[in-house]
Amino acid sequence: MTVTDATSTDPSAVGQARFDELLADGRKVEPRDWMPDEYRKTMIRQIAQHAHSEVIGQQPEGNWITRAPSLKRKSILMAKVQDEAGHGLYLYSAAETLGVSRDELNEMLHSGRQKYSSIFNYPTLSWSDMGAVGWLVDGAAITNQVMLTRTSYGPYARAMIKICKEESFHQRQGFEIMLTMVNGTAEQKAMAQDSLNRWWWPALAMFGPPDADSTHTTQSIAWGIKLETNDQLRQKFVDMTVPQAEYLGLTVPDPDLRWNDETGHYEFGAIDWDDFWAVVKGDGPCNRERIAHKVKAWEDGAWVREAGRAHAE
Ligand code: FAQ
Repeated sequence: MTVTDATSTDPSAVGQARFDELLADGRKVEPRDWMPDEYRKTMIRQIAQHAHSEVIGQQPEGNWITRAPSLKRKSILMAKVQDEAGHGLYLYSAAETLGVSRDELNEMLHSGRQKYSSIFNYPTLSWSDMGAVGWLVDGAAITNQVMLTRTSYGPYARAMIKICKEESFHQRQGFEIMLTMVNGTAEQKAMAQDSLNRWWWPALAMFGPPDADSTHTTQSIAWGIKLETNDQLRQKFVDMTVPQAEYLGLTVPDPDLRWNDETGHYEFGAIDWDDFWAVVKGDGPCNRERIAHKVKAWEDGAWVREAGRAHAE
């Protein structure tokens, strides 16, 4: 059946046909377009999880604002953390176009019904972690998000364009911190190596479970939500990042890492998926602290929301 089939009286069949046509033509699905319920649910889940990640992701770096080593570093870090808050806002707005309210999204995060990225449950123990987070975490985020600038849901794809530009600045500022550290004292270089050791594997796991264990990839690829799989993006990140580690004179903490001339890719060792799932299920080093801090900020901000409502009335 096609959209032009005048004999059809079933609105969802017409909607489905038009939805299929949009995807086949590589056009965007917009908020007022008919979409399958499962597509809407998947988009809400993914955009919300992404928004929550940006917001919770402020905490590990916010931890170092008061202890940044110079005024310049402090201003850069504050700007970066503010950018992450802004990304959360664009993404919550994109999710709202699907018929869910920001209050509902917050409630689902606070009650554990929606997730945020595993990566933000690890602690930031030293200043060089600010370098490693920018270089590796933002680097992994961009690898995934450049793909998402072409995702099928219009408001999400458009939000990604500005976000990617900012993430690109974040990645470079992180790499520049690492470069400064490795060119400092032996102790500073050792701190940079320690940060790489702790952040490397969680950054690889950020891309999500291996394709064989991924619940949503097949359907999300069919709907044009994902254009590449978790494993493809992970490989892209490894291929891009290993030469950067070499440039820094640092060692990637993976004895199985080697270049394969035939495939033109790096081979890498096994990721600890048990650790990943433990973190996703709430048992990472900082899960409880991150959510408690977020809920407290929400409760402490109640008077601002009330004042806003009173002013609007
Ligand atoms: N953490 O079937 P799949 C950033 C869950 S932004 C926790 O493969 P999907 C910027 C997944 O939800 C970082 N859970 O799932 C920044 C599913 O569970 P469910 C965030 C994870 O959705 C930098 C189950 O596992 N970026 O860093 C994770 O097709 C610095 C099965 O997985 C985005 O959110 C994980 N890492 O693919 C901010 C990008 N991975 O819901 C501050 C948008 C998977 O069925 C500082 N999201 N799960 O119960 C995506 O592209 C996708 O959602 C994936 C996962 C690729 C993350």
